Amino acid sequence: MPQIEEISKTVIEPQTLPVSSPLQKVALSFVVPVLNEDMNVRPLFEKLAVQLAGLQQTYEVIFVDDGSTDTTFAMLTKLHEEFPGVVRVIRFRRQFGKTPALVAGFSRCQGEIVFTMDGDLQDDPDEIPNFLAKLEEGYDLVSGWKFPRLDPISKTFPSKIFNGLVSFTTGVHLHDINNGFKAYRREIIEDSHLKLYGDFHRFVPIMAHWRGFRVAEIKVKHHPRTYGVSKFGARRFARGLIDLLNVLFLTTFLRTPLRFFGPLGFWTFLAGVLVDGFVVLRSYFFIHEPIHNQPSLFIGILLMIFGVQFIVTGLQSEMVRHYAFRSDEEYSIRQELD
Ligand SMILES: Nc1nc2c(ncn2[C@@H]2O[C@H](COP(=O)(O)OP(=O)(O)OP(=O)(O)O)[C@@H](O)[C@H]2O)c(=O)[nH]1
Ligand SMILES: [Mg+2]
Repeated sequence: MPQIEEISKTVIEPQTLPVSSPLQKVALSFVVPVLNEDMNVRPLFEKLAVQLAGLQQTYEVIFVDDGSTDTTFAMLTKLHEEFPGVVRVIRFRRQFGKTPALVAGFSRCQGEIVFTMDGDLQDDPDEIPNFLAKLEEGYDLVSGWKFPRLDPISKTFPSKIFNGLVSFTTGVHLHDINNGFKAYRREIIEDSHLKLYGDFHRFVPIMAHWRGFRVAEIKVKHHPRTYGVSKFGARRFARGLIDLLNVLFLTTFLRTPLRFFGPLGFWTFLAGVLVDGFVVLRSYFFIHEPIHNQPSLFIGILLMIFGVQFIVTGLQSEMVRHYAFRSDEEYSIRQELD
């Protein structure tokens, strides 16, 4: 009940933020998703401002407040008033998640280079020049690798497994895929293929790599959390594994689903035929018992049914693919010389 009251409170408040800002073009955009980080947003902005003043580049910081229930939004409003044109704020009506928050920031940011950063003061703005230097080398996406990592083993161990699995299955060898500190060239976030939903924000490097963008990693300092609480938990880890399976499927067989389901169906069906063939031969030649008395018969039948189902699923997926086909999404152009 208190949650419903909370939601209705936010809905009736006037939305004070413009959807698109009449700001001038900037060189660097920082998209910072925040959820209940009221003690962190101001120190983060101040650290960023000091670092960026040294770089002499125009910049904007877009905070995306994901329905925080503390005073985050009030803090952000103050910052916005103090630094108009530099601090921009997007406030969601309720919590929608980190991926939608980043998507909202991406769709509004103006910089040629876009950074994402956590809003919990754990990422160090001192690293910004290193990200820029790596992009200069010709990379399109640079991902931070927290090194040395200062988290407890309860966090680093699952993370190691997850990163190892992602690296092994996708061929994108990053050590710290979940790190929120990343820098992107604008082309990546504008790529029509970058469809971010669920918790897919962490897989952007995989999708970008698959689209032919050049992905690199640099070691970054990080700090323990001083204020606020972590939103990381076991559930996020479990969801990460499911999302990984999804991303693997999308980046490998999305284009040709029957190539995935076809062989799967064929081999399953064949296994069923072999099992039942064995059952028939054994009862006829050796045990002289009716085949319906043998449980293996039903395993064989099930395998055959599954096999057919897989093939039908493959055909249906091909149908979806056929109707969703867009020729301009079949490739990704780096350069054109006319
Ligand atoms: N918009 C939005 N931001 C989120 C959400 N969950 C976490 N964040 C933000 O993402 C950043 C990282 O969140 P943390 O809770 O610190 O997660 P973490 O860094 O993986 O975990 P710790 O190392 O334990 O802090 C912070 O800026 C959070 O405010 C969410 O559901 N929505
Ligand atoms: Mg954190």
